[in-house]
Amino acid sequence: MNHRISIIGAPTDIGAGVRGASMGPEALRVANIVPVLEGHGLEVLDRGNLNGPANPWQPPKDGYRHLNEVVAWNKAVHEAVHAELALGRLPILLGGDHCLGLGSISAVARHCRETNKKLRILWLDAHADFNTNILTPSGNLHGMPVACLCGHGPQELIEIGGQVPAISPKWIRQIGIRSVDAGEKRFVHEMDLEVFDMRYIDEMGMRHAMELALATLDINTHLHVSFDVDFLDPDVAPGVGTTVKGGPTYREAQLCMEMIADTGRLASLDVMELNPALDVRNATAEVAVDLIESLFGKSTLMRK
Ligand SMILES: [Mn+2]
Repeated sequence: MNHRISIIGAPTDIGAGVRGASMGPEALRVANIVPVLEGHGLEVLDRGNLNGPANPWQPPKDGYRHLNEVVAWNKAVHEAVHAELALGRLPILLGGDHCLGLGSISAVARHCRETNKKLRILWLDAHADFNTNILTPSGNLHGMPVACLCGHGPQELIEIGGQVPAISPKWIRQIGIRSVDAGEKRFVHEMDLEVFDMRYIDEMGMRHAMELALATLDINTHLHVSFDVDFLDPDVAPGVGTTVKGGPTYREAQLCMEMIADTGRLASLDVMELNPALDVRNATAEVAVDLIESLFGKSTLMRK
């Protein structure tokens, strides 16, 4: 794995339905994300925070809330993430709400085209984030980034990476899903996304889900993890805007992260939707940093 890490903060809640994810980057820094990673021998540069438009808190227009502002933020994220990859570094995007996964992953996809790499995306989330303006009940763009990446969304968003669609649905594995709108579910099936939902994890276990999600990676694969903190069960991670009961436990999430680390292929990461306004003494930020530490190689293994 690349040992040169760049932290990029994107302090906005422009695509969310609840305010507060704009404070996520600072809460993760307060929870010591930089020294924790440095403790594993990684070279960490904190690039500070990106700038973008304020949240005007308006109702949706044509099924989209704050579309112009979401475009501006995603362009800033796209350029920042792409610049770090071009420097040969491993970007960690600190959100911010999950609409920014579009800017981040479109940058990763562009980098993979430029360097002839294959791309695998693990989308750790309670939600499929596969809505469109027709299907969405809310107009919040943080429910749409995966659909946008696959070419279904407003033109000014889907074209940010310079190629439409930015990715193929075949490159994504969704894990932890347990809340999908009815129309969104039909669309996920239509696009043939590979989803390891909570029913699958209950029946087969996190280990089996991750073995399949990580299958067929090779030395030429760029592995991107988009970690929505609402992936976790709200018992361990209350500090998110859209909690859904019945998520992975602390141990299941640790296993997920450790198995990703074992591949040695992790090359970029998003940590999204942490909402300090809803957190309890920064506990969710601390759990997130704990899991990120495992993602970068902290292991509980005792076997030789
Ligand atoms: Mn999400």
